[in-house]
Amino acid sequence: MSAPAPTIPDHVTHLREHGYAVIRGFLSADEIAAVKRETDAVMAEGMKHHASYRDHNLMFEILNDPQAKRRVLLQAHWFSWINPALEALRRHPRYFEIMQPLLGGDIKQVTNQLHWKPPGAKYTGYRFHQDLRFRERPEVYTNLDRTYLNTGLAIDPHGPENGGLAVYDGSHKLGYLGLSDDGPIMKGVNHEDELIRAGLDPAGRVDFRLDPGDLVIWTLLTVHGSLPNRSDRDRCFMINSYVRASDSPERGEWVFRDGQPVPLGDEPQICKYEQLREKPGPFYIEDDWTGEARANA
Ligand SMILES: O=C(O)CCC(=O)C(=O)O
Ligand SMILES: [Fe+2]
Repeated sequence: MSAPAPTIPDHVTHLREHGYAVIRGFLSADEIAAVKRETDAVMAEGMKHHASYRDHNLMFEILNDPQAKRRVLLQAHWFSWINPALEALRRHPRYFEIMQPLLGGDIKQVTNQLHWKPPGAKYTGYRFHQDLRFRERPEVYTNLDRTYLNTGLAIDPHGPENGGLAVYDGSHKLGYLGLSDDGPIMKGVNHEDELIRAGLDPAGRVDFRLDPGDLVIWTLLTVHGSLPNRSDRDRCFMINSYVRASDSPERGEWVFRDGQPVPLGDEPQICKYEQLREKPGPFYIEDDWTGEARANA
């Protein structure tokens, strides 16, 4: 008798077919409550800055929001450099369990981001797009459409009312569509006719409703976005991206090697910030992509 064929995990099948997968209870209630305390600490650290700030891969995006009329923290990048508990989370065994059947045992990480949507703030939406848009040098990767995956971990309760993530089912099969390539991703909205013209079926839109500790996975070609937060609750979401190491020899931090977790080393590697070597920082970034934030400073 031949050995039974290895079973393919459900999230692998779902991701291949639909371009996304949801893993409920990825972290336990106790674990995610502990994570929330740490992300609050990252927010407190970020809010010490008067403007967007970079130190190597660590970056805080600060905006003087014209509607909230206060300084808000929208994103933190590579906060693992300043938070040991969250540095351990990026290489938590659950991430390996989920990623290994998709990427194998040698995995690097390119993004490590927190996205908040402060209630009352104007600029908290993300127009529909494909994350391929954000890879400035796609030529340094191979198989970007298949072996580079984004994960989003719900830290707060997450749904359409507080600007939860939405995807278009099956959109990863349509190639690169150039959506929202005309300007900042958090400014403006997509009009439905634009999405229909790009070949997206409005009935294929999936709005996620997630509990803290649930995880979503999507590909670099999956069309996704999120509306501004219209509720009175924040929406903290942690985005970690994982890539098969052999497809990314020049970008990213090791996270699993031979199946073993790898802590951050002494020197940061180039991830998304291409000027890491020439302009490591620290420095403030005073640009105003909204065109109306400075007036409120
Ligand atoms: O935080 C979100 O809702 C989505 C963010 C996103 O898609 C991105 O930054 O590429
Ligand atoms: Fe995105």
